[in-house]
Amino acid sequence: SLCRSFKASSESAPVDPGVQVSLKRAVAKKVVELIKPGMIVGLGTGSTASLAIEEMGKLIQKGKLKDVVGVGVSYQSRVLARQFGVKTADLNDVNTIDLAFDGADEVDSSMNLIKGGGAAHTMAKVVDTMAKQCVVIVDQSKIVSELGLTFPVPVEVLPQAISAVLRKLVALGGVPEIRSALRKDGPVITDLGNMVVDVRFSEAIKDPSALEKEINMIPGVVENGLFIGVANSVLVATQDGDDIQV
Ligand code: ABF
Repeated sequence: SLCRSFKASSESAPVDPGVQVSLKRAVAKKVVELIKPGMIVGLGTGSTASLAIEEMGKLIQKGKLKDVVGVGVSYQSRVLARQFGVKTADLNDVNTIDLAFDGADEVDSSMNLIKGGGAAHTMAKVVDTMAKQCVVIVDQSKIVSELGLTFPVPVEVLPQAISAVLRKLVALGGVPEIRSALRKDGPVITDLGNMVVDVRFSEAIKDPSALEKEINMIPGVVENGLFIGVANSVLVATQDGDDIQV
């Protein structure tokens, strides 16, 4: 069911890494049950959404989801879609998205999100806000009482404006850090050719909606990873008995 509220613990519970993979798989299987033949589906990115793309491919191979088309939010999701036999279209080729599924880094009890751990939040926000239904799929480790305590806010920034933007983010009370690539010297560059700055705040984010707008008002910022009022439902896979709480 697509209920706007969901029951979740107030703290993020530690999840055993082995169990976490099965939780991600469970929630991935659950979300693809919502896809109907003929739908245009927004394909999110990250390890959980990737499993959902795989599960979607399995249903298509069985002949179950006729005429379904996927619109990937990232290079990764488009490559996976092709690998698993999901037909894709560019966002500019479609007028609507019927359903979008996507992962998240943090989810609060109002279904507000921090996304962007995968550096794809700009296109994810375009696709997810355009969708008639945006369904977020997470395991219980992503559930938080307040946003911003464990995960920084990712901000996509035009490289030409990076120092100006860093100063403005400091003025907003943040501690910004340019995201760097693990195995290369140098910054992460997004699919759109920009840099990513991860911004920590000393306290939980009290007004995520105001902060989302304030950050986006900084000239040179392309988009930030606060997703306020975007998710229509959140599927949470939990460790303790009921697999999924909606
Ligand atoms: C994307 O992938 C992002 O918004 C988020 O950063 C990340 C979640 O990945 P995972 O499902 O691997 O935890 O959805």
